[in-house]
Amino acid sequence: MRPQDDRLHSPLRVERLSLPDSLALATHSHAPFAALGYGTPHGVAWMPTVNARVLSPQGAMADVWHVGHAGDGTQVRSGTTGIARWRTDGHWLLGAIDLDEAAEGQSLTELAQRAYRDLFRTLDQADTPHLQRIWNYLPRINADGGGLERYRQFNLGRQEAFFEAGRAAFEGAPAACALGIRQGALSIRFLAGRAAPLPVENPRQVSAYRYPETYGPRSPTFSRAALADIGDGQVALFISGTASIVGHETVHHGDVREQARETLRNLEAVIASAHAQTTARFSLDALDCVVYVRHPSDTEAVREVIEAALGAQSPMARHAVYLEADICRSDLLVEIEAHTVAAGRLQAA
Ligand code: 3EB
Repeated sequence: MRPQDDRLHSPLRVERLSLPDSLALATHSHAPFAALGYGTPHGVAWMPTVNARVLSPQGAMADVWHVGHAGDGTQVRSGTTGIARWRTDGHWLLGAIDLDEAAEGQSLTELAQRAYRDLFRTLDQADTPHLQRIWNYLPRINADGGGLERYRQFNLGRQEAFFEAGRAAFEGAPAACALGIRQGALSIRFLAGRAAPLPVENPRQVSAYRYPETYGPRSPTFSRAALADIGDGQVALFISGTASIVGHETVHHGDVREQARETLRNLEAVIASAHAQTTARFSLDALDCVVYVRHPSDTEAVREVIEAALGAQSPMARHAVYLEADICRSDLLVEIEAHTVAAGRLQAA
């Protein structure tokens, strides 16, 4: 392989660890590339956290991202661009934005647009132009924001920023999730790289960027999943927040067990759809997922559905992180997002 190719394929790896195991990776002179923490302490620079309560008995967990090969001298740079904090090795970038609404005195639409503007500036400056995955956390997502639900306000500002930056807001939009937190900052985390991932849709669902206007004046900007070559012959599948939606409609109102089963069918469909674009083979029972539950009292019911479908000893069941969060439609009780890695290569659709 020519050195040029080698540089393009700086490998990316991810592992899900307990808080103590993830913190043990950092020494006084070295921190891992980056991590996304669930229930982890605030103030760990390389591990931005989410302001949502962990409902699973394992407690705080982290997805730790590694870049480069051990001992290859990979240098991680960190910095800020406007309101975005980031870490990059020149091939991959993990960034975080936390915007305190009260302190800013702007509407959520304006804040979302500003956040995404700085996010895109970050990607351009770091030469990692392609978003692989975005995680959005909005305080009081279902609350009214002066005549428009706050999630819909967010969608307005987000889509506007995509247009402004000349980025794909429909086909080719990044994989994402958008959840509600009770309080705290508007929090956005993002993983970007040098190569564009392949977008994946779910044939059981209308593409979210084509939702009818009944769900808000501007559509949500995300693809159902994305496939990325992460080097060393591995392919990552990033699955966006997935819920009990068929077509564009919420199904199984008020029934969290049926919503969880429908969500698993949608995850299965996304995986099948991804298989048309890669030689890698993924399996529902091997996903590393985050399960967002609106009502903490529903946690056991959702866990039972997952364990009945996939086995209590499946990696999916054993690695699942359960978080208390609001889902972007008030009739949705549960949402699951995930990532998974398998050997293979990408194929054009
Ligand atoms: C849905 O399918 C559920 O606005 O970025 C899932 C994933 C959802 C991402 C987003 C919203 C988003 O429409 C909600």
